[in-house]
Amino acid sequence: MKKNTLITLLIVSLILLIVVSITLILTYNKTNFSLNDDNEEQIGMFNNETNSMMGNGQMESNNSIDIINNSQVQNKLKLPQLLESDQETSTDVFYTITTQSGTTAFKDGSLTETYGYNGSYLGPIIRIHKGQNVHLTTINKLKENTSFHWHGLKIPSNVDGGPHSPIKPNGTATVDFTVMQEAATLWFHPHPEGRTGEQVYNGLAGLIYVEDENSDSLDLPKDYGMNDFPIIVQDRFFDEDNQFNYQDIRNVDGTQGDTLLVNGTINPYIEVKNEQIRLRLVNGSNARNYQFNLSSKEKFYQIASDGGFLNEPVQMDTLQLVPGERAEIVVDLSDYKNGTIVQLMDGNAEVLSIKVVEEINSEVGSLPKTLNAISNDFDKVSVPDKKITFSGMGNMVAINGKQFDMDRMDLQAKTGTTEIWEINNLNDMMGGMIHPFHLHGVQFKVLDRNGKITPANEQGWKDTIALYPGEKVQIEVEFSKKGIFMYHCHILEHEDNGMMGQIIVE
Ligand SMILES: [Cu+2]
Repeated sequence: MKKNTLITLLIVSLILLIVVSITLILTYNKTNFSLNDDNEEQIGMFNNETNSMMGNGQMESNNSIDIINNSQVQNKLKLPQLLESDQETSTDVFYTITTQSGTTAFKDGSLTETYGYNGSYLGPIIRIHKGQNVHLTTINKLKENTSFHWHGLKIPSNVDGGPHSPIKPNGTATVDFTVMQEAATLWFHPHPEGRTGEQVYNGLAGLIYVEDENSDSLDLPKDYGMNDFPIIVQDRFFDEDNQFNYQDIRNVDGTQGDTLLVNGTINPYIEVKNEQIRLRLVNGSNARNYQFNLSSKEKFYQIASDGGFLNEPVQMDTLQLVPGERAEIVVDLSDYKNGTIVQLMDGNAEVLSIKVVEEINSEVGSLPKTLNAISNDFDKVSVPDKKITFSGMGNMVAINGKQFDMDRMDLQAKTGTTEIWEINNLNDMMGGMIHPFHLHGVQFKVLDRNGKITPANEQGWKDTIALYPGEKVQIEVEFSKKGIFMYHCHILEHEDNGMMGQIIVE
């Protein structure tokens, strides 16, 4: 063969190869991954249509499956029961919770096999008061180990319910602690080593309402189920027989579903008066990020972050919550006529239908201007005492290059000492993803995001924050109790894959 022909052939082959590669990459990026494909190449498949807002206006999202709403029927929002105490004195309260399996009717057809606390799916609301001594007994009726983690509560590590505190099948555990923190909407869920994702997905989660003098006296909506609603948002995938089948659909980068559930209700609605209503939003999903907004495009007010009230209400039009994060918002319906419907949305997907069914004549007052008195030192920047780096994806996730090992202490701290931590989300070759950083046993302050001032709605107490790809966040941490506390990614599959470390506090 002549030299020229050979070169031409080579060039043509090369061009063909490039064209085929580009086509493949484009197709790959446009296709949502198959649900049964537990292949690590799913990683990095971000749906470009589902956007989220970063503090600096950059759009990011981990969401890989679109929410579809194919339900014609609207269902009244299920409300978790307020847990009744076994016994209560002026200083102490005693509760019992049973972790159990059962079946739940989410939709027509077969019942779904699920887990729940004192029921078949999710759990009751534990109401506790600042200063109160709480005694909780948990009974494990599951056929596997579980644990009972108090997400957001400032408690000693021996009652925190992390992977160090498994409860065996038919086992019982009692914890005693004093509520040391201000009013907040917290939550509880299991945290057994390597099994958190599946147990939460199957239904184990519930809310904790901490109340104090401030929350008692503030003029805010507080009639449970009337103008004050728990809103636990989760996504699930139902197979043709209405089952969850977690192991079949488990995604190493976070299991998502195509159906939204609020408090275990598909396509939910609430009926309210034309007044201010308070929604206590909890992202109880394994991996999905939400961008909450109102269908009316009107603004709402965020009044609380993870660990309590913000200093003042913050007007918002979109609120992002990553897995584990909470926020309380107030929606003002006072201008609405009887019969008006407004939807709480996640991007373009409907989350909750809010129906005004009664007009009241009394004047709806404005929100209190001052809600809290958190020292306003969010602009303080300092040399970090600790550096924590999140990296990798799928089974390769790591913190400071290591995966979780219960026999290794990763960090040390002293009680009563304020520290600045710098948390990095290493931007890797595949573009990285948002990792929700969660720290046990404390509420911290976000001082700085990538050198920019913390957004107003994050200038409050936090225990879970979004770390965007390539981002550096400075937080201020102070432990008040000794023991071993976990810090980890709250994409539950990342946590189960070892994206977790532990700090010993002395
Ligand atoms: Cu992660």
